[in-house]
Amino acid sequence: MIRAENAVITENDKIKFEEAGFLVIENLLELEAVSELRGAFPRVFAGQFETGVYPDEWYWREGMSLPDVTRHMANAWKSDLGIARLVLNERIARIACALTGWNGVRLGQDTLWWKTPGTKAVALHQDTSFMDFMIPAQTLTCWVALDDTSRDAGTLEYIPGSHKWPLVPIPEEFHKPEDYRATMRHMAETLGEEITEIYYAEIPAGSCIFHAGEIWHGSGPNVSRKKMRRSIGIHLLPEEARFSERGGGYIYRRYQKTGDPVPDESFFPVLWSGSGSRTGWIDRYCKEGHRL
Ligand SMILES: O=C(O)CCC(=O)C(=O)O
Repeated sequence: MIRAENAVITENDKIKFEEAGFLVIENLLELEAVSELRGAFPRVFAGQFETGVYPDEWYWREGMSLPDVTRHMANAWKSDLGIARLVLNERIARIACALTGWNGVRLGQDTLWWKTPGTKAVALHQDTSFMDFMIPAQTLTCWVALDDTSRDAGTLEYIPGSHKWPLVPIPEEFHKPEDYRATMRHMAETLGEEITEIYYAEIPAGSCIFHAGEIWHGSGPNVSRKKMRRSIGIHLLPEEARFSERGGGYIYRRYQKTGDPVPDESFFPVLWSGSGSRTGWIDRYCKEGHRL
């Protein structure tokens, strides 16, 4: 699935990541994997879940939802084994550790994004705002492009260096904002930061971008006539992340065991740990689809 020769992180890569808040790795996935993952999109959005388990979040339904809104789903790894093989991948977790210096990595959640021609923007945001009920409140995302991306088709865009800004709550209008950069601009003004550059990710299908959980990013509308824009975000936590006593987490907090701050590996599996361990059921689940 992953091209091992492209999964190597150099000292220079770490410096680029620390300065800009993201790192592009072109052609990390084999093309066969890209095509398998693309094939999963129509199935899962039509509600065909091969494991029989629903994803945790499912925002777009055929015949019910507005056609011009980005199709979005979270934790489809629980529903589809092709998606699980990507999201639970050990090499991606090792890259995350190399970039962040974390001792080990847990899965926070996955997100599927499907922008058909004519769909609206996704508001610029900071990913850690979705997991700020954890302590430490830190995340790293591996964003996987499943199509060749371009600005007209609403590729992901970043404000380089904005990972050094403080964390703020999720923008109120997320899927269909009037002005998808408004919250970010407001934040920049408040901080006295000047936006000198927007980076538009124009990369081949199968490429990935690792981005810091604090960086401002989102995607413009897909104004192309024919181009699909599908992607998967793998949102990772440090292995030692715990449920905090702060509020929040109205969806994922339900996986907290009473009186226990440790995230259960059934829901937040350890994908790679410096101590050499990895959640035991992952490899079998990716082949057979159950976690007994
Ligand atoms: O793919 C997109 O349009 C949005 C992706 C995103 O915000 C993420 O994965 O963190």
